[in-house]
Amino acid sequence: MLLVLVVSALMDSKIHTQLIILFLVLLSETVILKSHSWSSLERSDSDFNNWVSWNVRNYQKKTALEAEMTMAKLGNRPSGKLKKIDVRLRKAELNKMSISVRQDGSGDFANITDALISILPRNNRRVTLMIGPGVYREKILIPRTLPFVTLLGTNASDPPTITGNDTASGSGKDGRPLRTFQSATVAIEADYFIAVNVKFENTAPHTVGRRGEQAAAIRISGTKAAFYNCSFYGAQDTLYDHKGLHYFNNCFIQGSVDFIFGYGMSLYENCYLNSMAKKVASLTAQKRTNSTMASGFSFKDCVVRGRGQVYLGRAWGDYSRVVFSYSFMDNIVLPQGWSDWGDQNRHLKVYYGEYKCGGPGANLSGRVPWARALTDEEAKPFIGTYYIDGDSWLITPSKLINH
Ligand SMILES: *[C@@H]1O[C@H](CO)[C@@H](O)[C@H](O)[C@H]1NC(C)=O
Ligand SMILES: *[C@@H]1O[C@H](CO)[C@@H](O)[C@H](O)[C@H]1NC(C)=O
Ligand SMILES: *[C@@H]1O[C@H](CO)[C@@H](O)[C@H](O)[C@H]1NC(C)=O
Ligand SMILES: *[C@@H]1O[C@H](CO)[C@@H](O)[C@H](O)[C@H]1NC(C)=O
Ligand SMILES: *[C@@H]1O[C@H](CO)[C@@H](O)[C@H](O)[C@H]1NC(C)=O
Ligand SMILES: CC(=O)N[C@H]1CO[C@H](CO)[C@@H](O)[C@@H]1O
Repeated sequence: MLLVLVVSALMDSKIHTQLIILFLVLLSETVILKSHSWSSLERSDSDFNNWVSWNVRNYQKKTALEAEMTMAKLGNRPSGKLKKIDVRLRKAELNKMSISVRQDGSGDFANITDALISILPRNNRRVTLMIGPGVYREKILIPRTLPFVTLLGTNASDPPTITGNDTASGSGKDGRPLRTFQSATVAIEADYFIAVNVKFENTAPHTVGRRGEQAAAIRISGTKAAFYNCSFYGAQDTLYDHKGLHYFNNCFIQGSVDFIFGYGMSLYENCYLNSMAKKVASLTAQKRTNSTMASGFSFKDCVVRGRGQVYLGRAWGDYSRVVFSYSFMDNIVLPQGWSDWGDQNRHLKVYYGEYKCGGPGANLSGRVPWARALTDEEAKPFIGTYYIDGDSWLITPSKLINH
Protein backbone atom coordinates (compact mmCIF):
# COMPACT_ATOMS: atom_id res chain seq x y z
CA MET A 1 0.00 0.00 0.00
CA LEU A 2 2.74 2.40 0.95
CA LEU A 3 4.77 1.52 -2.08
CA VAL A 4 1.82 1.91 -4.37
CA LEU A 5 1.28 5.39 -3.06
CA VAL A 6 4.90 6.34 -3.48
CA VAL A 7 5.06 4.95 -6.98
CA SER A 8 1.88 6.60 -8.08
CA ALA A 9 3.10 9.84 -6.61
CA LEU A 10 6.34 9.62 -8.56
CA MET A 11 4.65 8.75 -11.80
CA ASP A 12 2.38 11.70 -11.68
CA SER A 13 3.67 14.41 -13.93
CA LYS A 14 2.54 17.03 -11.49
CA ILE A 15 4.97 15.73 -8.98
CA HIS A 16 4.59 18.63 -6.64
CA THR A 17 0.92 17.98 -6.24
CA GLN A 18 1.82 14.72 -4.60
CA LEU A 19 4.58 16.03 -2.42
CA ILE A 20 2.41 16.17 0.62
CA ILE A 21 1.41 12.51 0.32
CA LEU A 22 5.02 11.57 -0.10
CA PHE A 23 5.90 13.45 2.95
CA LEU A 24 3.27 11.74 5.02
CA VAL A 25 4.36 8.38 3.80
CA LEU A 26 7.97 9.20 4.53
CA LEU A 27 7.16 10.27 8.01
CA SER A 28 6.10 6.78 8.90
CA GLU A 29 8.54 4.87 6.75
CA THR A 30 12.15 5.64 7.44
CA VAL A 31 13.14 2.67 5.37
CA ILE A 32 11.64 4.14 2.25
CA LEU A 33 13.26 7.45 2.97
CA LYS A 34 16.69 5.83 2.98
CA SER A 35 16.25 3.94 -0.24
CA HIS A 36 14.71 6.76 -2.20
CA SER A 37 16.42 9.54 -4.05
CA TRP A 38 15.02 13.01 -3.63
CA SER A 39 16.74 14.36 -6.69
CA SER A 40 13.87 13.08 -8.79
CA LEU A 41 11.69 15.63 -7.08
CA GLU A 42 13.77 18.55 -8.32
CA ARG A 43 13.94 19.66 -4.77
CA SER A 44 17.36 18.63 -3.65
CA ASP A 45 17.72 21.37 -1.01
CA SER A 46 19.58 19.98 1.92
CA ASP A 47 17.28 22.15 4.03
CA PHE A 48 14.35 20.17 2.84
CA ASN A 49 16.05 16.88 3.59
CA ASN A 50 16.97 18.15 7.02
CA TRP A 51 13.41 19.01 7.63
CA VAL A 52 12.18 15.62 6.55
CA SER A 53 14.67 13.80 8.73
CA TRP A 54 13.86 16.10 11.63
CA ASN A 55 10.23 15.20 11.22
CA VAL A 56 10.97 11.53 11.05
CA ARG A 57 12.92 11.70 14.31
CA ASN A 58 10.23 13.79 15.85
CA TYR A 59 7.57 11.37 14.82
CA GLN A 60 9.45 8.47 16.37
CA LYS A 61 10.03 10.44 19.55
CA LYS A 62 6.39 11.34 19.67
CA THR A 63 5.25 7.76 19.16
CA ALA A 64 7.48 6.61 21.99
CA LEU A 65 6.09 9.30 24.24
CA GLU A 66 2.54 8.40 23.35
CA ALA A 67 3.13 4.77 24.23
CA GLU A 68 4.59 5.79 27.56
CA MET A 69 1.65 8.04 28.17
CA THR A 70 -1.41 5.84 27.98
CA MET A 71 -2.34 6.86 31.50
CA ALA A 72 -1.95 10.56 30.99
CA LYS A 73 -4.82 12.78 31.82
CA LEU A 74 -5.63 16.20 30.58
CA GLY A 75 -8.32 18.20 32.25
CA ASN A 76 -11.41 16.05 32.49
CA ARG A 77 -10.82 14.23 29.29
CA PRO A 78 -10.78 10.43 29.42
CA SER A 79 -7.45 9.15 28.22
CA GLY A 80 -5.73 5.98 27.18
CA LYS A 81 -8.50 5.54 24.66
CA LEU A 82 -7.04 5.36 21.19
CA LYS A 83 -8.97 7.72 19.04
CA LYS A 84 -9.53 7.03 15.40
CA ILE A 85 -8.81 9.60 12.83
CA ASP A 86 -11.71 11.83 12.19
CA VAL A 87 -13.99 10.31 9.51
CA ARG A 88 -14.60 13.54 7.59
CA LEU A 89 -10.90 14.18 7.47
CA ARG A 90 -10.15 10.70 6.26
CA LYS A 91 -12.65 11.05 3.44
CA ALA A 92 -11.23 14.40 2.44
CA GLU A 93 -7.70 13.02 2.40
CA LEU A 94 -8.71 10.14 0.17
CA ASN A 95 -10.12 12.56 -2.35
CA LYS A 96 -7.49 15.20 -2.88
CA MET A 97 -7.03 17.75 -5.59
CA SER A 98 -4.64 20.58 -6.19
CA ILE A 99 -4.66 24.00 -7.80
CA SER A 100 -1.58 25.92 -8.80
CA VAL A 101 -1.10 29.59 -8.09
CA ARG A 102 1.72 31.38 -9.88
CA GLN A 103 2.28 35.06 -10.35
CA ASP A 104 3.85 34.59 -13.76
CA GLY A 105 0.57 33.32 -15.18
CA SER A 106 1.77 29.75 -15.73
CA GLY A 107 -0.55 28.30 -13.06
CA ASP A 108 -4.29 27.85 -12.75
CA PHE A 109 -4.55 31.23 -11.02
CA ALA A 110 -2.36 34.28 -10.52
CA ASN A 111 -3.42 34.93 -6.94
CA ILE A 112 -4.63 33.12 -3.85
CA THR A 113 -7.96 34.95 -3.65
CA ASP A 114 -9.02 33.71 -7.07
CA ALA A 115 -7.85 30.19 -6.34
CA LEU A 116 -9.95 30.09 -3.17
CA ILE A 117 -13.00 31.46 -4.97
CA SER A 118 -12.76 28.53 -7.38
CA ILE A 119 -13.33 26.02 -4.58
CA LEU A 120 -16.96 25.02 -4.22
CA PRO A 121 -18.62 25.88 -0.91
CA ARG A 122 -19.08 23.03 1.58
CA ASN A 123 -15.88 21.63 0.27
CA ASN A 124 -15.28 18.05 1.36
CA ARG A 125 -11.98 17.27 -0.36
CA ARG A 126 -8.45 18.19 0.54
CA VAL A 127 -7.63 21.03 -1.82
CA THR A 128 -3.99 22.00 -1.95
CA LEU A 129 -3.02 25.38 -3.36
CA MET A 130 0.46 24.91 -4.77
CA ILE A 131 1.73 28.47 -4.46
CA GLY A 132 4.77 29.66 -6.33
CA PRO A 133 7.24 32.21 -4.95
CA GLY A 134 6.33 35.89 -4.80
CA VAL A 135 4.73 38.54 -2.63
CA TYR A 136 0.97 38.20 -2.53
CA ARG A 137 -0.58 41.45 -1.33
CA GLU A 138 -3.96 39.99 -0.50
CA LYS A 139 -6.34 39.95 2.40
CA ILE A 140 -7.34 36.32 2.75
CA LEU A 141 -10.34 34.92 4.54
CA ILE A 142 -10.92 31.19 4.48
CA PRO A 143 -14.55 30.89 5.58
CA ARG A 144 -16.07 28.06 7.59
CA THR A 145 -17.54 26.63 4.39
CA LEU A 146 -14.07 25.84 3.04
CA PRO A 147 -12.55 23.19 5.30
CA PHE A 148 -9.60 21.03 4.17
CA VAL A 149 -7.62 23.76 2.44
CA THR A 150 -3.83 23.51 2.30
CA LEU A 151 -1.56 26.40 1.35
CA LEU A 152 1.73 24.95 0.18
CA GLY A 153 4.75 26.98 -0.90
CA THR A 154 6.27 25.02 -3.76
CA ASN A 155 9.84 26.13 -3.16
CA ALA A 156 10.97 25.71 0.45
CA SER A 157 13.84 28.14 0.03
CA ASP A 158 11.69 30.81 -1.56
CA PRO A 159 8.30 30.65 0.13
CA PRO A 160 5.37 32.80 -0.96
CA THR A 161 4.70 35.81 1.28
CA ILE A 162 1.13 36.82 2.03
CA THR A 163 1.31 40.38 3.23
CA GLY A 164 -0.84 43.25 4.42
CA ASN A 165 -0.68 46.16 6.85
CA ASP A 166 -4.12 46.56 8.40
CA THR A 167 -4.28 47.61 12.05
CA ALA A 168 -6.99 47.46 14.72
CA SER A 169 -7.69 51.18 14.36
CA GLY A 170 -7.78 51.10 10.57
CA SER A 171 -11.24 51.31 9.07
CA GLY A 172 -13.10 48.53 7.39
CA LYS A 173 -15.45 48.69 4.41
CA ASP A 174 -18.23 49.91 6.70
CA GLY A 175 -16.05 52.76 7.95
CA ARG A 176 -15.81 51.29 11.45
CA PRO A 177 -12.54 50.29 13.11
CA LEU A 178 -11.33 46.85 12.11
CA ARG A 179 -10.31 45.87 15.64
CA THR A 180 -7.62 43.29 16.17
CA PHE A 181 -9.91 40.53 14.95
CA GLN A 182 -10.17 41.91 11.44
CA SER A 183 -6.66 43.29 11.20
CA ALA A 184 -5.28 39.88 10.25
CA THR A 185 -3.76 39.58 6.79
CA VAL A 186 -4.92 35.97 6.69
CA ALA A 187 -7.93 34.74 8.67
CA ILE A 188 -8.67 31.03 8.90
CA GLU A 189 -12.21 30.30 10.00
CA ALA A 190 -12.36 26.87 8.40
CA ASP A 191 -11.38 23.64 10.12
CA TYR A 192 -8.65 21.27 8.95
CA PHE A 193 -6.42 23.97 7.51
CA ILE A 194 -2.78 23.20 6.72
CA ALA A 195 0.05 25.49 5.65
CA VAL A 196 3.52 24.44 4.59
CA ASN A 197 6.35 26.81 3.62
CA VAL A 198 4.31 29.99 3.71
CA LYS A 199 5.30 33.38 5.10
CA PHE A 200 2.42 35.28 6.76
CA GLU A 201 3.07 38.96 7.32
CA ASN A 202 1.63 42.19 8.66
CA THR A 203 4.01 45.09 8.04
CA ALA A 204 2.24 47.75 10.15
CA PRO A 205 4.85 49.30 12.47
CA HIS A 206 4.60 49.41 16.25
CA THR A 207 5.20 52.52 18.35
CA VAL A 208 5.35 52.07 22.12
CA GLY A 209 2.31 53.63 23.81
CA ARG A 210 0.21 54.22 20.71
CA ARG A 211 -3.27 52.74 20.70
CA GLY A 212 -4.97 50.71 18.03
CA GLU A 213 -1.77 49.33 16.56
CA GLN A 214 -2.59 45.69 16.98
CA ALA A 215 -1.88 44.19 13.60
CA ALA A 216 -2.19 40.46 13.21
CA ALA A 217 -0.46 38.56 10.43
CA ILE A 218 -2.84 35.65 10.93
CA ARG A 219 -5.91 34.73 12.90
CA ILE A 220 -6.75 31.06 13.34
CA SER A 221 -10.31 30.51 14.47
CA GLY A 222 -10.89 27.08 12.95
CA THR A 223 -9.96 23.91 14.76
CA LYS A 224 -7.50 21.18 13.74
CA ALA A 225 -5.09 23.48 11.91
CA ALA A 226 -1.44 22.58 11.32
CA PHE A 227 1.51 24.72 10.20
CA TYR A 228 4.81 23.29 9.03
CA ASN A 229 7.90 25.37 8.23
CA CYS A 230 5.94 28.58 8.11
CA SER A 231 6.90 32.03 9.30
CA PHE A 232 4.82 34.77 10.87
CA TYR A 233 6.04 38.36 10.86
CA GLY A 234 4.37 41.23 12.64
CA ALA A 235 4.82 43.65 15.50
CA GLN A 236 2.01 43.90 18.04
CA ASP A 237 -0.21 40.78 18.10
CA THR A 238 1.35 38.84 15.22
CA LEU A 239 -0.25 35.44 15.68
CA TYR A 240 -3.84 35.42 16.83
CA ASP A 241 -4.16 31.86 18.08
CA HIS A 242 -7.83 32.54 18.52
CA LYS A 243 -9.48 29.19 19.25
CA GLY A 244 -9.38 25.52 18.42
CA LEU A 245 -6.71 22.84 18.31
CA HIS A 246 -3.57 24.00 16.52
CA TYR A 247 -0.17 22.57 15.76
CA PHE A 248 2.95 24.49 14.75
CA ASN A 249 6.06 22.66 13.70
CA ASN A 250 9.36 24.24 12.72
CA CYS A 251 7.90 27.73 12.46
CA PHE A 252 9.42 31.18 12.97
CA ILE A 253 7.31 33.76 14.83
CA GLN A 254 8.32 37.38 15.20
CA GLY A 255 6.65 40.26 17.01
CA SER A 256 6.97 42.94 19.64
CA VAL A 257 4.06 42.77 22.08
CA ASP A 258 1.82 39.81 23.01
CA PHE A 259 2.74 38.32 19.72
CA ILE A 260 1.16 34.93 20.32
CA PHE A 261 -2.27 35.44 21.84
CA GLY A 262 -5.77 34.05 22.09
CA TYR A 263 -7.41 31.03 23.64
CA GLY A 264 -6.34 28.33 21.25
CA MET A 265 -5.24 24.93 22.53
CA SER A 266 -1.93 24.75 20.76
CA LEU A 267 1.35 22.93 20.58
CA TYR A 268 4.36 24.78 19.22
CA GLU A 269 7.17 22.37 18.49
CA ASN A 270 10.63 23.34 17.34
CA CYS A 271 9.62 26.95 16.78
CA TYR A 272 11.71 30.11 16.99
CA LEU A 273 10.14 33.03 18.86
CA ASN A 274 11.91 36.22 17.86
CA SER A 275 11.21 39.21 20.08
CA MET A 276 11.33 42.67 18.52
CA ALA A 277 10.27 44.34 21.80
CA LYS A 278 11.51 47.90 22.10
CA LYS A 279 11.31 47.90 25.89
CA VAL A 280 9.48 45.43 28.07
CA ALA A 281 6.85 43.18 26.54
CA SER A 282 5.34 39.75 26.74
CA LEU A 283 5.75 36.95 24.24
CA THR A 284 2.32 35.49 24.90
CA ALA A 285 -1.05 36.65 26.14
CA GLN A 286 -3.01 33.47 26.68
CA LYS A 287 -6.71 33.92 27.33
CA ARG A 288 -7.99 30.87 29.10
CA THR A 289 -10.87 32.30 31.12
CA ASN A 290 -12.14 29.44 33.27
CA SER A 291 -10.76 26.36 34.89
CA THR A 292 -12.58 23.87 32.68
CA MET A 293 -11.75 25.45 29.36
CA ALA A 294 -9.58 23.35 27.03
CA SER A 295 -7.14 26.09 26.18
CA GLY A 296 -3.44 26.76 26.60
CA PHE A 297 -0.17 27.13 24.73
CA SER A 298 2.56 24.52 25.00
CA PHE A 299 6.00 25.36 23.61
CA LYS A 300 8.31 22.42 23.23
CA ASP A 301 11.85 22.43 21.82
CA CYS A 302 11.52 26.11 21.03
CA VAL A 303 14.00 28.99 21.01
CA VAL A 304 13.35 32.40 22.55
CA ARG A 305 15.66 35.12 21.28
CA GLY A 306 15.63 38.66 19.97
CA ARG A 307 15.68 42.03 21.63
CA GLY A 308 14.07 43.94 24.50
CA GLN A 309 13.06 42.35 27.76
CA VAL A 310 10.23 39.89 27.77
CA TYR A 311 7.91 37.98 30.00
CA LEU A 312 7.17 34.51 28.74
CA GLY A 313 3.52 35.29 29.25
CA ARG A 314 1.05 37.64 30.77
CA ALA A 315 -2.38 36.66 31.93
CA TRP A 316 -5.03 37.87 29.52
CA GLY A 317 -7.50 35.43 31.04
CA ASP A 318 -7.77 34.54 34.72
CA TYR A 319 -6.85 30.93 34.02
CA SER A 320 -4.19 31.66 31.43
CA ARG A 321 -2.12 28.52 30.76
CA VAL A 322 1.32 28.41 29.14
CA VAL A 323 4.08 25.83 29.40
CA PHE A 324 7.61 25.92 28.01
CA SER A 325 9.53 22.64 27.88
CA TYR A 326 12.95 21.68 26.52
CA SER A 327 13.33 25.20 25.19
CA PHE A 328 16.26 27.58 24.95
CA MET A 329 15.73 31.01 26.50
CA ASP A 330 18.17 33.80 25.84
CA ASN A 331 18.88 36.53 28.37
CA ILE A 332 16.03 38.68 27.07
CA VAL A 333 13.68 36.74 29.37
CA LEU A 334 13.04 38.71 32.57
CA PRO A 335 14.05 36.84 35.76
CA GLN A 336 10.43 37.06 37.05
CA GLY A 337 9.36 35.20 33.90
CA TRP A 338 5.62 35.83 34.06
CA SER A 339 3.21 38.71 34.56
CA ASP A 340 -0.26 38.81 36.20
CA TRP A 341 -1.15 41.86 34.08
CA GLY A 342 -1.84 43.83 37.24
CA ASP A 343 -4.29 41.44 38.89
CA GLN A 344 -3.01 39.52 41.90
CA ASN A 345 -6.16 37.40 42.05
CA ARG A 346 -4.74 35.51 39.13
CA HIS A 347 -1.77 34.15 41.05
CA LEU A 348 -3.73 31.12 42.23
CA LYS A 349 -5.52 30.59 38.93
CA VAL A 350 -3.01 30.83 36.11
CA TYR A 351 -0.90 27.85 35.11
CA TYR A 352 2.56 28.95 34.02
CA GLY A 353 5.03 26.11 33.89
CA GLU A 354 8.58 25.43 32.78
CA TYR A 355 10.26 22.09 32.30
CA LYS A 356 13.84 21.27 31.35
CA CYS A 357 14.55 24.56 29.62
CA GLY A 358 18.05 25.94 29.20
CA GLY A 359 19.95 29.11 28.37
CA PRO A 360 20.58 32.31 30.32
CA GLY A 361 16.88 33.22 30.45
CA ALA A 362 15.79 29.89 31.91
CA ASN A 363 17.15 30.38 35.44
CA LEU A 364 14.17 29.70 37.69
CA SER A 365 15.56 31.29 40.84
CA GLY A 366 14.12 34.74 40.11
CA ARG A 367 10.70 33.59 38.96
CA VAL A 368 7.46 34.88 40.48
CA PRO A 369 6.42 32.51 43.30
CA TRP A 370 3.27 31.46 41.43
CA ALA A 371 5.23 30.14 38.43
CA ARG A 372 5.71 26.38 38.37
CA ALA A 373 8.81 24.29 37.88
CA LEU A 374 7.02 21.24 36.53
CA THR A 375 7.72 17.70 37.64
CA ASP A 376 7.97 14.92 35.06
CA GLU A 377 4.37 13.95 35.78
CA GLU A 378 3.09 17.49 35.49
CA ALA A 379 4.95 18.14 32.27
CA LYS A 380 3.80 14.99 30.48
CA PRO A 381 0.38 16.17 29.28
CA PHE A 382 2.02 19.11 27.51
CA ILE A 383 4.92 17.53 25.69
CA GLY A 384 3.36 15.44 22.96
CA THR A 385 0.84 15.85 20.19
CA TYR A 386 -1.73 14.22 22.50
CA TYR A 387 -1.91 17.65 24.09
CA ILE A 388 -3.92 18.75 21.07
CA ASP A 389 -5.70 15.45 20.49
CA GLY A 390 -3.32 14.91 17.60
CA ASP A 391 -4.27 11.24 17.38
CA SER A 392 -7.58 12.08 15.83
CA TRP A 393 -6.54 14.64 13.27
CA LEU A 394 -2.84 15.25 12.77
CA ILE A 395 -2.19 13.48 9.54
CA THR A 396 0.25 10.86 10.55
CA PRO A 397 0.40 8.41 7.68
CA SER A 398 0.03 5.19 9.63
CA LYS A 399 -3.45 6.31 10.66
CA LEU A 400 -4.54 7.50 7.25
CA ILE A 401 -3.27 4.53 5.34
CA ASN A 402 -4.09 1.65 7.65
CA HIS A 403 -7.71 2.37 8.41
C1 LIG B 1 -6.45 38.26 -8.62
O1 LIG B 1 -6.27 38.17 -10.01
C2 LIG B 1 -7.41 38.58 -10.76
C3 LIG B 1 -7.16 38.25 -12.22
O2 LIG B 1 -5.87 38.64 -12.61
C4 LIG B 1 -7.64 40.06 -10.52
O3 LIG B 1 -8.80 40.47 -11.22
C5 LIG B 1 -7.86 40.29 -9.03
O4 LIG B 1 -7.99 41.65 -8.75
C6 LIG B 1 -6.71 39.72 -8.23
N1 LIG B 1 -7.04 39.79 -6.83
C7 LIG B 1 -6.17 40.19 -5.91
C8 LIG B 1 -6.67 40.25 -4.50
O5 LIG B 1 -5.02 40.48 -6.16
C1 LIG C 1 13.88 27.89 -5.22
O1 LIG C 1 14.28 29.17 -4.79
C2 LIG C 1 15.67 29.34 -4.77
C3 LIG C 1 15.95 30.69 -4.11
O2 LIG C 1 15.26 31.72 -4.75
C4 LIG C 1 16.20 29.25 -6.20
O3 LIG C 1 17.60 29.41 -6.19
C5 LIG C 1 15.84 27.90 -6.76
O4 LIG C 1 16.22 27.84 -8.10
C6 LIG C 1 14.34 27.66 -6.64
N1 LIG C 1 14.06 26.29 -7.02
C7 LIG C 1 13.22 26.01 -7.99
C8 LIG C 1 12.99 24.55 -8.25
O5 LIG C 1 12.64 26.87 -8.63
C1 LIG D 1 -0.04 50.05 3.84
O1 LIG D 1 0.30 49.54 2.56
C2 LIG D 1 -0.20 50.34 1.49
C3 LIG D 1 0.07 49.59 0.20
O2 LIG D 1 1.42 49.28 0.09
C4 LIG D 1 0.44 51.71 1.55
O3 LIG D 1 -0.07 52.52 0.51
C5 LIG D 1 0.14 52.35 2.90
O4 LIG D 1 0.82 53.57 3.04
C6 LIG D 1 0.55 51.42 4.04
N1 LIG D 1 0.08 51.98 5.29
C7 LIG D 1 0.82 52.04 6.35
C8 LIG D 1 0.19 52.62 7.59
O5 LIG D 1 1.99 51.64 6.37
C1 LIG E 1 -15.86 27.89 30.56
O1 LIG E 1 -15.63 28.34 29.24
C2 LIG E 1 -16.24 27.56 28.25
C3 LIG E 1 -15.77 28.08 26.91
O2 LIG E 1 -15.91 29.45 26.80
C4 LIG E 1 -17.74 27.64 28.43
O3 LIG E 1 -18.37 26.85 27.46
C5 LIG E 1 -18.10 27.14 29.81
O4 LIG E 1 -19.48 27.30 30.01
C6 LIG E 1 -17.34 27.93 30.86
N1 LIG E 1 -17.60 27.33 32.15
C7 LIG E 1 -17.84 28.08 33.21
C8 LIG E 1 -18.00 27.33 34.49
O5 LIG E 1 -17.89 29.28 33.18
C1 LIG F 1 20.47 31.53 38.80
O1 LIG F 1 20.34 32.80 39.40
C2 LIG F 1 20.80 32.82 40.74
C3 LIG F 1 20.44 34.18 41.34
O2 LIG F 1 20.69 35.21 40.42
C4 LIG F 1 22.29 32.55 40.76
O3 LIG F 1 22.76 32.56 42.09
C5 LIG F 1 22.53 31.19 40.14
O4 LIG F 1 23.93 30.96 40.06
C6 LIG F 1 21.92 31.11 38.76
N1 LIG F 1 22.02 29.74 38.28
C7 LIG F 1 22.57 29.47 37.12
C8 LIG F 1 22.59 28.02 36.76
O5 LIG F 1 23.04 30.31 36.36
C1 LIG G 1 14.24 23.00 7.44
C2 LIG G 1 13.71 23.69 6.25
O1 LIG G 1 13.26 23.08 5.29
N1 LIG G 1 13.71 24.99 6.29
C3 LIG G 1 13.27 25.78 5.20
C4 LIG G 1 11.96 26.46 5.56
O2 LIG G 1 11.70 27.53 4.68
C5 LIG G 1 12.73 28.50 4.62
C6 LIG G 1 12.28 29.68 3.84
O3 LIG G 1 11.55 30.51 4.67
C7 LIG G 1 13.95 27.86 4.02
O4 LIG G 1 14.99 28.81 3.92
C8 LIG G 1 14.39 26.76 4.92
O5 LIG G 1 15.44 26.08 4.32
